[in-house]
Amino acid sequence: MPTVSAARYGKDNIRVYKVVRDEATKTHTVYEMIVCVLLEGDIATSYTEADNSVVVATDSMKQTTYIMAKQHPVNPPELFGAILANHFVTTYKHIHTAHVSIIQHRWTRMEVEGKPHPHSFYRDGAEKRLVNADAIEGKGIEIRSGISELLVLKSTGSMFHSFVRDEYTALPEVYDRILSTSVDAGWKWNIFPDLQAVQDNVDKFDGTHSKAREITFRLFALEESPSVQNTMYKMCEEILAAQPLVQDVDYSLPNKHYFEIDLSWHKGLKNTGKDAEVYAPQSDPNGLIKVTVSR
Ligand code: AZA
Repeated sequence: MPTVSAARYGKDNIRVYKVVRDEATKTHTVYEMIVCVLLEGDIATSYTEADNSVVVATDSMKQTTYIMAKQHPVNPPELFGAILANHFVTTYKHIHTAHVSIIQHRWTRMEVEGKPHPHSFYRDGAEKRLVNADAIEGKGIEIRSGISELLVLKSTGSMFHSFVRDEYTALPEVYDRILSTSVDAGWKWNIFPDLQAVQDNVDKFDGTHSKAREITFRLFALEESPSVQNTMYKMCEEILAAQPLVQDVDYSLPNKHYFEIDLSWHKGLKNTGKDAEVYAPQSDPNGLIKVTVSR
């Protein structure tokens, strides 16, 4: 007899924009995010017996997201995710886990005539702030915060040598190379026993996000990187040291290759080694280096 061994359902790609108006200073702050809500619980009969009495409609999840966004702060996204996830497990007896993920886009305030503009913003790159908040009945609220699609490049200060050399190896040893990657990083918090515990730590989320970004930039720029592996490990170590409530840090870094172009066939033009100036950026294949470092 087949059984439903795992099931979750919900609404994905719920797009939400919120403006916060400071009447005193006539300054607006705007937030835009994409929310996904997935619920788990005693819902197997909805699959096996067409029993919709256990189904909270996915449209209701979308409406709930809008209502919660109206009634609560949407920033930090860790808090909003926890509020939303907690709502579903506390409102519906048969729902035991709610998974909320949030992708927050960047709307950075414009500087106009040397001053921050009160209500004009620009999309400051493809970088996103991520949050996964899972409310688990009887356990608490698990939160992973993160950064994605933060594209970085350094034009020197990176090496890769002394790797395995055998009959399959074509890659030369390099002592000075371009290093470019799109940073995907996350940090998992110690489980919060309840929503109150998340609220009690609300001041830590924005600061840890900024710190993780600062550490990523600083080590990327300042390290004489011997490999992606070693540089990302050092980033993890520093984030763990910076925030005691974080238990694991993970990075996933594609190695975006820039190939030298030999132009010596054209009138002996020198464009390799120390003479390399014009490179061919590669879109694929790319290296992909991942790590999780735990306390
Ligand atoms: N790590 C690097 O930093 N660069 C590389 C690798 C690797 O594992 N493989 N090729 N190039």
